[in-house]
Amino acid sequence: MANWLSALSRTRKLFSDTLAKLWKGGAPEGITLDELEENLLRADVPVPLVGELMAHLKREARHGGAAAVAVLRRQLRAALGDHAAFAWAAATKPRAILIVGVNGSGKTTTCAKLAHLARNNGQQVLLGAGDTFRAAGVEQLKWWAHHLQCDVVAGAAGADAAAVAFDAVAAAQARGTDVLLLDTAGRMHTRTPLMQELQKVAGALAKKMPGAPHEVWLVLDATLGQNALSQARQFHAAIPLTGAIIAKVDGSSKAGFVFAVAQELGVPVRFIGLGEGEDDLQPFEADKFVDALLGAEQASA
Ligand SMILES: Nc1nc2c(ncn2[C@@H]2O[C@H](COP(=O)(O)OP(=O)(O)OP(=O)(O)O)[C@@H](O)[C@H]2O)c(=O)[nH]1
Ligand SMILES: [Mg+2]
Repeated sequence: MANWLSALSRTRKLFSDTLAKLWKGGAPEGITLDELEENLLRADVPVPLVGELMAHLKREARHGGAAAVAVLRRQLRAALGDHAAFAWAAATKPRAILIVGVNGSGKTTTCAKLAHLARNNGQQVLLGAGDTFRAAGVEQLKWWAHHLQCDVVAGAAGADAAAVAFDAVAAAQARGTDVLLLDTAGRMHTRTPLMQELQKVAGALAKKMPGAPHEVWLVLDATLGQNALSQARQFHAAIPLTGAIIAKVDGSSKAGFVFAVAQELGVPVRFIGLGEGEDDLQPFEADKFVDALLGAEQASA
């Protein structure tokens, strides 16, 4: 199982030298703060936030390097806001969760990881193979279902995704399942017909079960950094999102974009993907994220 510290190492590495200097030194010189500013920008922390951080740090610099790092930590934590843990247990049964995103963002793997996590939280889970675009998409989810020993509902490749969604929620109702996780095909946020198809899928769920989908979670690829943000806005406009999931944080040196997601998208960051295995998805925790970004030594300040 991957941990936060190792998963965030690529991003942390960008500014760890500068932080080490701050940590050890007295009042930081302007040049060290300039270096830190550049590092934060390279880590894809959004520009306005970096501006705010630097203004604070310059004011606090006379208190010494360690104090500056403590300020940085506090400010970064505050910038993430509150992300209450998702409560798996709920009165609604089944809860239909729609997983959406662009091609290759990590949706299918995330569905499998979520199934694993939900079951560890005492939920009975059904997977729905709503990616009917490609036979390989269905096969990939079936592979995971077999690996996890989890039930899966799948149509034939090329089937209508909305029909599969309808069947999946019907099966979840009939079986008394707690959670239905519906995978969908990757789609470009700029392609209107594909976004309309997503609305059709959501409509099919609602037709069978009023109120469904109960959650719509967008999977974002952390290696894209802030480039993923325009995708997020367009998905949100086409189908109201209830949360974001940040996948592939372990492969990214741009994890600072999570601050942009938290501040600009207006939906909670629910989970974070720290690796490829089924137990490499964890509920997003702002404290852990900032600690892993700044490193253990700084975290104890
Ligand atoms: N390192 C790492 N790899 C991940 C993570 N999540 C997904 N991946 C990998 O990213 C690749 C794409 O993942 P998929 O789950 O197939 O992505 P998808 O969004 O379903 O792709 P399409 O269905 O083609 O749109 C796979 O090789 C996954 O193993 C993660 O958190 N960390
Ligand atoms: Mg997929």
